[in-house]
Amino acid sequence: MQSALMKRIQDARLYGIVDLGYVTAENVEHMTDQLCLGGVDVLQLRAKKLAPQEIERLARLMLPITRSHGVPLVINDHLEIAAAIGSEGVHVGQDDDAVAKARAIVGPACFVGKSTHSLAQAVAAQAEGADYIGFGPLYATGTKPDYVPIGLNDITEVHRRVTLPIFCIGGVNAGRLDEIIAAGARRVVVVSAFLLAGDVNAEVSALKNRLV
Ligand code: 3NM
Repeated sequence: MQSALMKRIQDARLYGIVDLGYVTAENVEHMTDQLCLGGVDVLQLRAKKLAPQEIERLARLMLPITRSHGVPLVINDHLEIAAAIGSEGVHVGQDDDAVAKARAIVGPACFVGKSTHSLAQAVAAQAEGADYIGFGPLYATGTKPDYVPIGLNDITEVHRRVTLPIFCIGGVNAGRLDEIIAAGARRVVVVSAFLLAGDVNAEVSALKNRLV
């Protein structure tokens, strides 16, 4: 991966996701702007139920907004879309394509992140060559309802064993942030707590100020 891009993901503390389970297609641009204004360092487009063409359309709407804020855009799951639009990142899950395959498709100007749900998966993702990992879900969450929460106990250990940027995810919100940081987290992903906030920009910036 290019070093400037590497630095952007390494410096990132707060990762937001525009999840089409919470945001209507009509509201994607406004939400993208609000999240960027609030101060997310990375933003992902996640749309589990939309057709690829529609996801690509939405990604193309987001890209000029994220770029104007200097925020890397990450496409969830869809390697071809990431490659076609030239997004800064792509994210794969445990059941998706391997990191090497993702990298072959998206090229060196795009970082590759991977979801991990245990210490063993986190170590394996590093060995596989991921550029960053998600680690969770820490708590039960309606955004990924079929996953068993892993709790906070392994956060310190995962930071010992994995040198990649580690983004703790799953049920993260303002009320839980102190205990998550106390458990050893340095970077977090927040989805529903931002997307459902009355004032998204304010919610993001308040949380961001507690992370740095
Ligand atoms: N991935 P919220 S948890 C998209 O553990 C996602 O890999 C997870 O949403 C994982 O902030 C999760 O609303 C959902 O809980 C995060």
